[in-house]
Amino acid sequence: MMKEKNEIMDVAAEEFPALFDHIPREQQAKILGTVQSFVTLLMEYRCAIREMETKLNVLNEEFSLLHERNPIESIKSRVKDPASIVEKMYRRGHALTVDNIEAKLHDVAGVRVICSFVEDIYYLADMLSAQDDLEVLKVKDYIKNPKKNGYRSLHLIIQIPIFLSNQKKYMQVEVQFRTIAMDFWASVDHKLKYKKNVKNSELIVEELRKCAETISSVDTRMQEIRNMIEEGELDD
Ligand code: 0O2
Repeated sequence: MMKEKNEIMDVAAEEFPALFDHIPREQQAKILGTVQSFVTLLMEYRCAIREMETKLNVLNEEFSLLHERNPIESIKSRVKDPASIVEKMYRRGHALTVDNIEAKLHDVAGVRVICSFVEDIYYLADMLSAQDDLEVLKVKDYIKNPKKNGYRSLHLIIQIPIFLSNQKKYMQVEVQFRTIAMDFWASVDHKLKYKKNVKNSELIVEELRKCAETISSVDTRMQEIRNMIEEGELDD
């Protein structure tokens, strides 16, 4: 059975006496209320991720039956960790409240869809966007318009409903579509971002930008080869 708010406060006061001894009772209630709302919000984002993954897996399964191959290589999902949430809110100058996290951050729930081919990315994004229970709030096409450093991916901020015991709630999920090659590039770039004082960082940035170009042309050629294979199959 779920604990009542006061019971949770009593347990917390017992578990963390040093923290709670010197805080007035009303303030304790406020702190615990905020913690509870934050924990609830993260749970809701996890549920939204599950809904989104189900939708993507359904599209993948149907496509594989129709075309005898899977458009999705893998799906990686995460709820942004609390430290990154706090850091981003601080960096953007937003007051750190639970309501503000939900209103101001669009990527607390993130789903990354890795595909082999660029055309599959747009196919999946179109199929997903056409579903009538969700709304696409924003599209950032970093494949057609890559970032200056060479970053490529298609980002969709999608609002999706989750069904809780007593309410239907709309949650935002950032869905990133990438090819395997784009994902490889982004993971190397990500490592550079989080390493401080790297020697030759300018050279590395330039090398990465060149690699992004190479990767893009390989993705285009792989797409052409796959199209040739499919045309060949039709001629059989
Ligand atoms: P992490 O660790 O992946 O969560 P907005 O969401 O619109 O308020 P934001 O966050 O700048 O503004 O949006 P953008 O540019 O679409 O980037 C969101 C996410 O895309 C990032 O999340 C990364 O996951 C990825 N991304 C964007 N640009 C780059 C890049 O240059 N290199 C790499 N490797 N990934 C990138 P986070 O929160 O930065 O990081």
